[in-house]
Amino acid sequence: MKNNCFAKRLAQLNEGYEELIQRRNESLLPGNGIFLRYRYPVLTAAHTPLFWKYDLDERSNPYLMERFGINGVFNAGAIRWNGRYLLMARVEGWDRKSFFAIAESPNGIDSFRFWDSPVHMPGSGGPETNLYDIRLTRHEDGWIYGLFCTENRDPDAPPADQSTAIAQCGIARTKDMVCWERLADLRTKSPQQRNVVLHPEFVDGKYAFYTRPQDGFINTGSGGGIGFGLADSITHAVVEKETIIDPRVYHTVNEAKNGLGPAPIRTPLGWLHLAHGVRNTAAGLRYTLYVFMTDLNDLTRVIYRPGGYFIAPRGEERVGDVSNVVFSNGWIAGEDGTVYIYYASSDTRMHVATTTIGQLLDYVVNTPEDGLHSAASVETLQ
Ligand code: BGC
Ligand code: BMA
Repeated sequence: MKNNCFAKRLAQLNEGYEELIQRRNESLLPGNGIFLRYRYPVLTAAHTPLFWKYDLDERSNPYLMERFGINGVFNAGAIRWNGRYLLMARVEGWDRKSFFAIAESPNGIDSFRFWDSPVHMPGSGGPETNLYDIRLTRHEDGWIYGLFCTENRDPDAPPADQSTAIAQCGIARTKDMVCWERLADLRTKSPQQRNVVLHPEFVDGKYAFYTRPQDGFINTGSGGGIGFGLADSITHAVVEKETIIDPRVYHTVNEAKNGLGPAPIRTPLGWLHLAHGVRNTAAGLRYTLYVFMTDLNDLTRVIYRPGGYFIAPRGEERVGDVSNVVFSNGWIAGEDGTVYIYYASSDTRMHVATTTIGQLLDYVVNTPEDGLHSAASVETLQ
């Protein structure tokens, strides 16, 4: 009886898993003309390999119990790799700790399957409680870099406060997406950093970083928005001067916080950026995505700033561990001009939206800027 039960459950689990991985995705038409959403999320906790969650040996796990639960799969970096689409996801266990793992798809919209082993990210030498939200950059120096958030409890917080933390930017690089070399964490003048992104090209022979200075762990305080700065070295990166290129603004989608998403995409008109903007509400923080473009020669100059959000949480996207959140730290521009935007919803699952460089350029150039007043909206509609 017991034997049958184990074997039957295992067969059911395997069948459900294969069905999920092989399920075809489909775009939801007609969309808004700017991008297309898809019916199914591309990665969820259920996409993680069964052998991560279950000890599959009947002798040591007679009930076929989950021994290591996965809570969510979200906030993935993305890269085109050997003709495949890779997502380097934030996989979070039941214990709230997250780690990175790579899932691969032949077409970018479905069939994402995790590589057998999660990423072994070398430590920095110091304590590191949690790692998350990696941004992948294929740099012109020949390396692929991953910049991510490293988090520790604030040692100065009183014992009664077990949630105040310090966030900093970890840096690692690879040539094969398997072996990672850990470099020194980024140093800036800001007490905390999250959402740091490496620009793919040298600027004046230096490494260029998009930063997000912040005073506190949750509140950005005097950190005025998305910053930009240069560093001489990547192995011991120090950004002495941060210039705010995309400030937070009252009564817009980013008044409380903002941060860059993936590394920008070079286009004939300028660098395309995807970012998240946060506002506070009676129901907590609301995260949406927005787009802007910077000058090809002066990376600190924003040349197009379409008003409002680009993607906001909708339907089931609105609900999850941290509801009312969309967040993106990965996109892939294909050779044919298609852009695959990978975004997570509510700190729970990953989705894809597709568009093209042509559509994004039209969007940035022709979408009215935020008029910053109710009257301006009415004027736009005249
Ligand atoms: C969480 C992040 C979150 C941050 C600020 C961290 O502990 O892991 O997902 O962005 O806190 O709320
Ligand atoms: C942040 C991010 C994400 C997360 C979001 C909402 O500050 O860095 O990790 O998706 O909060 O919880």
